Amino acid sequence: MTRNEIADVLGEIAVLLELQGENPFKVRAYQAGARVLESLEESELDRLAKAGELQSVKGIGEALAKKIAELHATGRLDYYEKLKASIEPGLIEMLQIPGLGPKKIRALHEKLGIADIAGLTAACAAGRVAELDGFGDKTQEKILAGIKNREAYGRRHRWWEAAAVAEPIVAGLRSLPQVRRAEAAGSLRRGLETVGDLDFIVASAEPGPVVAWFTSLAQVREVTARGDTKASVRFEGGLQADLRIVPEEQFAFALHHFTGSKDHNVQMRQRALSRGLSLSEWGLAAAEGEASVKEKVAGGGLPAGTEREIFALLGLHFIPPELREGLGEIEAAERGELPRLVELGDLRGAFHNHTSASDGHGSLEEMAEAAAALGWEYLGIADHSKASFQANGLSEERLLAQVAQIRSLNASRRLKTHLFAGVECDVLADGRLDFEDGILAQLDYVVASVHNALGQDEATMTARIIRGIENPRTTMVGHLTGRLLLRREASRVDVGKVIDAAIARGVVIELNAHPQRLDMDWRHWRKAAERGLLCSINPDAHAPSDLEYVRAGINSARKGWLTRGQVLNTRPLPEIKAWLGARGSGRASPA
Ligand code: DGT
Ligand code: CA
Ligand code: CA
Ligand code: ZN
Repeated sequence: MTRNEIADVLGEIAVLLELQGENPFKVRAYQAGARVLESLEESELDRLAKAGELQSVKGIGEALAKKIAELHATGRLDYYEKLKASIEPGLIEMLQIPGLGPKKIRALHEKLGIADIAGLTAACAAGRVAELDGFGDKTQEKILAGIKNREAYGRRHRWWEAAAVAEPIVAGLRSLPQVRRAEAAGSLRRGLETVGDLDFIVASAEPGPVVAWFTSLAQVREVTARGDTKASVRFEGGLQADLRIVPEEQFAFALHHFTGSKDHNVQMRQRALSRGLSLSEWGLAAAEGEASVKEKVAGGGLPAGTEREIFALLGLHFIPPELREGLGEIEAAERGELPRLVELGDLRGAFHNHTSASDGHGSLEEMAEAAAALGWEYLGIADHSKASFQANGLSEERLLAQVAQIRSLNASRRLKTHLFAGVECDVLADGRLDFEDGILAQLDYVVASVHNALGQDEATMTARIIRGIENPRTTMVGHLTGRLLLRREASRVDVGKVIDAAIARGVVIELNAHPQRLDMDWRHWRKAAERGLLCSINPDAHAPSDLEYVRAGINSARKGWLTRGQVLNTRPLPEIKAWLGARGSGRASPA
């Protein structure tokens, strides 16, 4: 462990001791120890620890010296772990509330019996906290606000919502006269399904007005840090954002660094080192000598105006941000074997879409028009089946009436988009489909989805979905695990076995592009598609404007290394008709 990490542990020990009501001298000894450590050189700490001479430092007694040595050598401390385990976790959690220190928490615990945040919330609501000595109305209000903020600020945010905040800010930054270039970096640029915070990188020779503009945005609730060339803010709704402003010649390096991921960066830096170079957010320079990278870059590093040039300087093809997860992209870029990733403009339609016949908001015509506006050639309609009564699932009669309507709309040639007649058919708890074969045979395709009994054990759920796949009428599997990002965990299912079954039967697995789903997860796609699994990127639209969700699906598809050829709905209409037709007639022998 480093000096600062050890100091943090000592500081935490002091807090925990205080929470326990330990004697103040002991508490102070740990606080002082932490401060002493912070003023020690890292190399000095190394030397003293190895020589067993920590005690010679003023302010470090025998007991403390032993603990520091243990942390330095092993990264762990038995005493600390036991201390932490001896305290109720609810009390430790209360430390995260701004304005609540160990002394106050101890008072709340002793006088009101409060042992966790839920209890504290209730006591504040009942006005009991305000009545305590040393608290009062103001403190009680502050605590309640702190609890609310902690919930809002502690969590991650779905990509879609984060992008909606970020995009106008990037546009606003670019419109400032002082700004030469501006990009959103971080997990947002990598297209990750959830985003911790936003990271904006700006090239400007005059950072002052840029910082001022950023920190005074209408949606800013709090400016948490402000410097000459950077700022951090917290928006309404809890999303946080970092802004960094660099000279133009550093822009590509900063953009690359703050796009990450951390794993990708570490591997890139290692690659640079192995070529005698050192790569950082400031630039790329010769690695020899003791001077810091920053100084070397200032003294004339290797220039790069774009990320493409940075990669080229390291002997690599350009790596798209979505692939920068440290999962083999650098090796592939070295060999020139990066896939040509599927793009938004490659899509020609989508298959999983609802109308107001079930739980959507939009007629067939409205959905078709929205698809035409995106330049799509076709749109698959897949409303819910009867078992999904909560979603106004269609009975046999209503489904067949919709099929007839679709056929006559297509025949009328009034629409620019061809409509395919499908269904999102429930896979019942035992793996049977919700409609008889005679009904399904009248459709163009079937999306088979699980909507109930989501809590089945893994073996049951896996067998259920595989039985759904083995039904010759099944064209594709909808939202495989049923997860709702930041809301509901994925069902327990053996994804590998389901993929095997789908490949064996020539069944497609959907990449549900709904921003709350993005299911099947991108982490499975690369291997699955290499083995022959076909993907369909479907918006699961419940309104015309929802078709745009495919943007989020494209992010995940690209993170899964998917190419156009591996995505069914990039194929033109005649090919899709032929493909569905062949499946329809050849179902008995899928191989
Ligand atoms: P997030 O915000 O949690 O969704 O994920 P990121 O990837 O946006 O992470 P963030 O905002 O903490 O930092 C942005 C990028 O900056 C990150 O992807 C890589 C780079 N970075 C941040 N901290 C470190 C670090 O300690 N080491 C390295 N190598 N890179 C870092
Ligand atoms: Ca971030
Ligand atoms: Ca950040
Ligand atoms: Zn569904």
